[in-house]
Amino acid sequence: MTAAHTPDQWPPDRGSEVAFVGRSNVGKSSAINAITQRKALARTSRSPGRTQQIVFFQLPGERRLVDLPGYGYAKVPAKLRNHWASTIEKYINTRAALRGLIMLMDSRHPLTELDRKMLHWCSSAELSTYVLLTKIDKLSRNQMISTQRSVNKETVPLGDVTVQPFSAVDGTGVKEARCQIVTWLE
Ligand SMILES: Nc1nc2c(ncn2[C@@H]2O[C@H](COP(=O)(O)OP(=O)(O)OP(=O)(O)O)[C@@H](O)[C@H]2O)c(=O)[nH]1
Ligand SMILES: [Mg+2]
Repeated sequence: MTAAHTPDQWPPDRGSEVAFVGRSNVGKSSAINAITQRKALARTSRSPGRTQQIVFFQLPGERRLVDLPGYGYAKVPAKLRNHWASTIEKYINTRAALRGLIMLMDSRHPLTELDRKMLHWCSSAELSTYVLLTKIDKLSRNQMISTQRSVNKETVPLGDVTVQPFSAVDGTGVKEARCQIVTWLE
């Protein structure tokens, strides 16, 4: 629909939206493709920091999926990084159409400093958050269980946060995530 660099390029704030957020390279675009069952709706890449704008995808009705720019990519100049952070913060705090946030964390190293900051922003904005622990196909079953346990421990006190293991590669959690998104959008 739109790739917006600045808030004035955002589509009109009507209907309902679900946004995807997470560190650069965590698998946001891959998750959007897996959930929508489209091969290349959102562009994926091996090099982090590729999605530099807010990308809005139109669904039937006045409904949208939103791919927020990845945070925490060290090689991006500080000025641009700050621009992203303030854009994401503004989007989360002001967007009336926003029904819920899909927050992705890499299951191999979740809860980085920026992930924690993001979770606290969501919590103070009283925004429903669904955490995907991505690339779970890279973990053993035991690792998956202990990761889920430690992430739960930190997110439970934050309120409306659900944690779901996820893989765009083997399909783990895709149905569950789609179900949550459909519920929010309705
Ligand atoms: N093994 C595995 N690899 C994945 C998975 N999801 C994404 N990847 C890989 O991770 C890399 C980054 O994926 P993207 O979907 O482009 O990540 P992104 O968060 O959109 O990245 P930026 O837009 O650059 O911030 C690609 O090489 C993907 O193939 C997954 O579930 N399992
Ligand atoms: Mg992307």
